[in-house]
Amino acid sequence: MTSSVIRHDWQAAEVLDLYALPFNDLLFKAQTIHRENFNPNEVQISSLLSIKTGSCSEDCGYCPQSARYESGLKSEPLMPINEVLEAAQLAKSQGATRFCMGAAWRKPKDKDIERVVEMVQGVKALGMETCVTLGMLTDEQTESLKAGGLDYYNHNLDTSEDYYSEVITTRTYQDRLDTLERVRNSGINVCCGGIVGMGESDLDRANLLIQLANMLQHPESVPVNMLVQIEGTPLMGTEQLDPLMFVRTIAVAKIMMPKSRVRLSAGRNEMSDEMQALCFFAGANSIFYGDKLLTTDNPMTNHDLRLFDRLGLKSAGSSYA
Ligand code: SAM
Ligand code: DTB
Ligand code: SF4
Repeated sequence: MTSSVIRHDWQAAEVLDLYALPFNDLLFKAQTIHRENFNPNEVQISSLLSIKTGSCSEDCGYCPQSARYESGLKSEPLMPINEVLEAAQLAKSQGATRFCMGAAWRKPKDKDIERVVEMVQGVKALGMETCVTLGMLTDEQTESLKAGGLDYYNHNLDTSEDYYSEVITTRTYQDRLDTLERVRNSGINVCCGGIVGMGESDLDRANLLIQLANMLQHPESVPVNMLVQIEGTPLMGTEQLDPLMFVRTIAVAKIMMPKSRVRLSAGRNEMSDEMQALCFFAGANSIFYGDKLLTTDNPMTNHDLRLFDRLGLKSAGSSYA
């Protein structure tokens, strides 16, 4: 009997009960479900590139790229395509199978989409999967990205609907849900997750996962980010989340979305190898790989390769290989 039933009717009380399980019971349950759906020793490897950096009009309280905060970040316009393809080639040579391009936009202009489509086509031609995260999209822009061959669109809910206004005021939760629906309806794979460690409650973390798992179709990729605290942003100085609560969040996400790839995302540079190993055991099977996330540091590639070796983990490979 499989325990990996795909459900879309999760309620807060039962999710809080999962969170409250003894740690060993929770991880055993998550690992059991994980094994029913994936090779437990394979991890999908994505690399990130910031193709347009800083000067963003939004006020996301965690983000160094908002024009409203003094984070000391140097702004950069949209990168030339040849530089993007060089970065993708390097990521591929280092072992990444998916290349994710992020832009510090509230929403792209139509002419930006034309240039991003060229980047997507160039990266695909290298034999990599493609993902972009550009902010809110219109129907037409979503269709252009789909027609251009984009594999994944990343758009995070970030936190629960209740906690959201503590973090972001310049766009609504519903705006995010609308973009996610456009992406889903277009046939592009959905990459959607959030950030923990922003001062949210246990119930907020449960409600974020409920929003994701109760979508008509679960996101194919679910990035779980630990807040990277950045000097100058409003969330700098937030009380640190218990690392074991982060591991529990990975486990509960896996139990609720058994067939999704749960990505151990931002914050790995501040995590011990042992904590990351627990996250992989809890069902995380994707990472961001490469020395940089968008603007902040990620573990060095050599360190990650050594960690994979110590844990007997292998790259999940690419469907385009
Ligand atoms: N501007 C677009 C948007 O916000 O939709 C795309 C890029 S934005 C940087 C992508 C995601 O990165 C955010 O939704 C957030 O989840 C994550 N992120 C940004 N800053 C972060 C931080 N300091 N710590 C953890 N995650 C962060
Ligand atoms: C996601 O969920 N995390 C990534 C990716 N999607 C775009 C971004 C993390 C950003 C961390 C802060 C920075 O490097 O600027
Ligand atoms: Fe802008 Fe995205 Fe950063 Fe928000 S998360 S400030 S939208 S770059």
